[in-house]
Amino acid sequence: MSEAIVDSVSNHSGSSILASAADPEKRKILDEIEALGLTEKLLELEVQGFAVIPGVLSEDRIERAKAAILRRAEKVTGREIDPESATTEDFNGMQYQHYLIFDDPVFQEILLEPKPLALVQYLLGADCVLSSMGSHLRGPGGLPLAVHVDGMPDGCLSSVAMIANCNYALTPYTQDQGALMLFPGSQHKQRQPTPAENWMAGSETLPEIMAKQLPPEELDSLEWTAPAGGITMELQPGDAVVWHGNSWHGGWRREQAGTRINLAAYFCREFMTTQELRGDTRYPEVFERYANDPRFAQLMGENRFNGWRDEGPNLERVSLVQAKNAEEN
Ligand SMILES: O=C(O)CCC(=O)C(=O)O
Repeated sequence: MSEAIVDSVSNHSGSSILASAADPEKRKILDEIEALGLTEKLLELEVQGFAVIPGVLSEDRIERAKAAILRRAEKVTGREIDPESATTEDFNGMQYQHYLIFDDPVFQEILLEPKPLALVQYLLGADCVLSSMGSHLRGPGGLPLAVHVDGMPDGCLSSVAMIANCNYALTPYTQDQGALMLFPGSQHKQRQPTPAENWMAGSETLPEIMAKQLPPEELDSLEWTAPAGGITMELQPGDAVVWHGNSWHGGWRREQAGTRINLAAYFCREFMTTQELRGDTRYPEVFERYANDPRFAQLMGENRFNGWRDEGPNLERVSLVQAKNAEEN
């Protein structure tokens, strides 16, 4: 190691991960990653475009999150859903359960899980915000989930992440149980997969099958071939996968009775429009609960600069940020 490099490390922290001395925000995030024992995970994220962090959630959080998601789904469908034995009649295919953050305190707790958050902040900066939190709840049958890139049109993708996703397994993930699939290295492609690179039923593409509007029994009996290069995420409840927003991902159709339950926390850079409309004033008690943890208000978009009306831009906030940067430099 050259002297210049040793100096830049020893001047800024005890961390062995390098960062430009001119970027104190990144330095702080890298120190946090090292302190949390995630240096190898950072390497996985950089090389593969995703990283699996085992055992993030406690048993208690897994059970509370699962119960809250099932409560929501039962309210929507009007049917009881047994996650061990639900049939296609009870819950067929994948149905997204949206805007969970205020449904139960457990979702706010999970938002602040330090390990996934450290990798998300590495990708998007410490000022990133929660774009949405929902569950891709998957019963038996239906379609596999098309392989896709999250939320950005092809022309806008670059090596710099604009989006990062954290997917928590709340039930076991295997191929037959409807696991998530990720494509190592796909973050470099900077485009969506074509239909021919996606799931195929014989010689037919996913859009061709969808256009046929087959009755459920016929759809459920189709044989699907997974896209080349995908890795099935074999996960245990409580494990989390964090990925760069460019990374291709999709999901297997569930072949077994019961439901595959995830929690998807989806983040974006602060200047972007979030999927869920932030600034919800109906839950002051939630913001009060986290008054002493500035990460919560930040993630919930309370500090965003854009979005003014008659009151105009908050220049005080700009000065605060500039003062903070000057202090750190
Ligand atoms: O977990 C899954 O099945 C897929 C999740 C997904 O596609 C997403 O979060 O964008």
